[in-house]
Amino acid sequence: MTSTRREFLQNSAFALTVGSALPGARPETHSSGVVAAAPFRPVVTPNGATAPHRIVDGVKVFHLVAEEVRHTFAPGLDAFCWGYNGKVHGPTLEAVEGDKVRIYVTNRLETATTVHWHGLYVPSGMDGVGGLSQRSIEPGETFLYEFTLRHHGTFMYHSHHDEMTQMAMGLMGMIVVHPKSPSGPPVDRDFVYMLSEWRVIPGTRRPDPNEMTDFNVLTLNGKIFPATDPLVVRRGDRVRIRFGNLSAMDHHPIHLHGHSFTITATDGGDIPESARWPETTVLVPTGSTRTIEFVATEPGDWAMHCHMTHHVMTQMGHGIPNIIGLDPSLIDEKLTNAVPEYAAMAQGAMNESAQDLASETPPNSLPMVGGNGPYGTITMSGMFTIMKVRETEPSGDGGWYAPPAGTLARPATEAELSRDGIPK
Ligand SMILES: [Cu+2]
Repeated sequence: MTSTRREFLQNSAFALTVGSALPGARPETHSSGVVAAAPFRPVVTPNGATAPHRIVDGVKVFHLVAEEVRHTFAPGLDAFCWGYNGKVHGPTLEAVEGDKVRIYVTNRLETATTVHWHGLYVPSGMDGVGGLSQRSIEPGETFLYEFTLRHHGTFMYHSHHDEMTQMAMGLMGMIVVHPKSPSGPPVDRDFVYMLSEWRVIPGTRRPDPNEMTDFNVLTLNGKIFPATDPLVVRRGDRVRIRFGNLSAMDHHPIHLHGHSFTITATDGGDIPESARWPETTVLVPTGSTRTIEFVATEPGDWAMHCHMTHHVMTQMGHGIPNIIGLDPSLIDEKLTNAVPEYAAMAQGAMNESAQDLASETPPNSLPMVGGNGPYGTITMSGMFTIMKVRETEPSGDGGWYAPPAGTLARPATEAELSRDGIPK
């Protein structure tokens, strides 16, 4: 973080204030001093932020600073990544269809960079492909991108110079353009996620951009469970979730428990209502965005996660032998001598407490799975979070759901087993 940027961001015209007639809406501060309610419900980027802006002569002005960021994936695992404005990933850029925007990009990296506006209609010279649409932004330079947002939707921005390295280091963020004339039912909650993947070798603090297949840190907005913020909503809320995926090599089928939803848009535009169908999992291909909508009808604590099972683990040891079905007590010593990682995958290890698991890992690394839940360890990490649906306006993180009597799975009683003819 540089003093120049800090001054820029602390400029009073950039300060965000909250509160207006529209619940959840954010007023815009114009250079004239006039404060008007935003004509849209602002998005929430869990674990992330919305980029501040100022309005100069009717133009929305943003400033992105590409720089190294010491980023914490979850307590116990951090790395020197690259981000924007001190964040991994960069803040969400939010505007309205028809807005004219000026986006300044300052390069505080030690290497050249550019920014590409993925999915937006822009003049060719504003498209940000280093060498093709512009010369790259050298360290210390500030470039200006300027265009009009011609259509609404969910888009992304990312480096388009030495992409393999710069995106593996984290240089990306989301763009939300609200429609000028909204159609369809308004939503009560509007969440934004960037899906990405990293290779961080246990004990190191630099993501490895050379990795092609074995990514071991799979993130929702740069975080892994249990550091992923829950989505806290009220029962009956209409919820929109926008996913962007800029993983190097993987798509992510994101599954939501307890509800079904409709995929309403991609980064190519809105999907006509006649072409939508119900889903419980949305496949978000790399280089794409997918937007889903549903009404949160079911109270409870509902998992939302990538359904690729290795994407809900962290820093997994893939090279270890399959010991499922073996009695480890017979071979503990031999196996541990031969395969030091064995203890981490031993049958039964999944049931250890999150604290026990954490105590067994090398410095700056995390156990493959494990967050504390109301009934024990949640054997998940990586791309996993929780949607908490509550009857009344939730406060804070919503706590844990208290299931009504008779609605919690439990050991079967003798009487029940015999009543239904189930052998023990
Ligand atoms: Cu995945």
